[in-house]
Amino acid sequence: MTKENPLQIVDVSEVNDKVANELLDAATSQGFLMVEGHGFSKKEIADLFQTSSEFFAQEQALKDQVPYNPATNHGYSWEENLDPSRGKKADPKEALNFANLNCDKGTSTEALPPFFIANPERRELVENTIAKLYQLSIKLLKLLAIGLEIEDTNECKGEDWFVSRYDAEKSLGTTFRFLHYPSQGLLDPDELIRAGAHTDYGSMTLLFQKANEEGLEILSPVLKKWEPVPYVESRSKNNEEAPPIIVNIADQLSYWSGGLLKSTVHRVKFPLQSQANNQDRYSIVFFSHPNHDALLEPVPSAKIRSIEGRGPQSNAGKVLTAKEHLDKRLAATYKY
Ligand SMILES: O=C(O)CCC(=O)C(=O)O
Ligand SMILES: [Fe+2]
Repeated sequence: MTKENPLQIVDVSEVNDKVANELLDAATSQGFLMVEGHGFSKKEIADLFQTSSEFFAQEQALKDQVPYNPATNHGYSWEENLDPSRGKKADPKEALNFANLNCDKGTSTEALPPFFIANPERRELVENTIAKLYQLSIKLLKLLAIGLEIEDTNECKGEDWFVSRYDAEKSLGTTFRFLHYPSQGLLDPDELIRAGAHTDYGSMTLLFQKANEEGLEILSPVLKKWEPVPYVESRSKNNEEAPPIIVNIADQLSYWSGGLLKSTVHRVKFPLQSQANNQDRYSIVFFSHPNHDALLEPVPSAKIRSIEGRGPQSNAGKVLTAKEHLDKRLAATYKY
């Protein structure tokens, strides 16, 4: 690894105060970090990327069999515009979303493309991945609650505050997504953005990327400039674990923490190298959302109270629910 990595790498195989504080430190500074000790093997992730590239390699009519539905945020799309301020043009990418999930089982109540229905192995791979990523996000939410020293209430223990807003059997905004940014060859600089600048809408996002397919950049809250997020190899001792997973704190954790946790702006660019090599980018993303009815109010914590008044909702008046926030953001993103 020669490329500089601006993100902390935190080993989350154990839940304790030290890990909680490391996580909190990264979440309150860059708002992006990497986690290892996540429990995904190299083979699982290689199989997922293989499945993703096979799906997107199909002819268009097959991909369009389950088209994106804005009412459910589920299905195949190629028309997303993550930064509407740049104009009406969609980002040069395609995506397959799995939404309306039962996160314990990893299943979706929506129709899946025949590509998955006809092949139980592919389907199980996706379902197992969703269930594991969900459990990982729950673990990270618990660690953040410990780091924030959230107080016990009548309703729940402090460390369960975020997790108590998640009910895997209830309707959630949680979405699993395969992304493909086709190579565009040499383009004028205006066309170099593959995904416009945005923050994510859920509580946190987990992301896998591949070697030599970089392009993700964060607008660093620390350095106040765009910083590339490099591909980082696994450091696991037995060499079996997949590379670190990128964790992105998103809007709802920022609301819950009065802005202490950073929902960092990010985008995807074509690095010059990948243009020269005609390189596509594939990424796999899990957007973790609480229950639709969860109120995005600041959590009971002395660490939050000390900064209250400076949070993103401080002047907004009404506290939004998770669903109200999600609908607002999705409406601005898709041009339907
Ligand atoms: O592909 C990536 O690395 C980023 C995707 C992303 O930011 C998103 O879909 O919200
Ligand atoms: Fe994003």
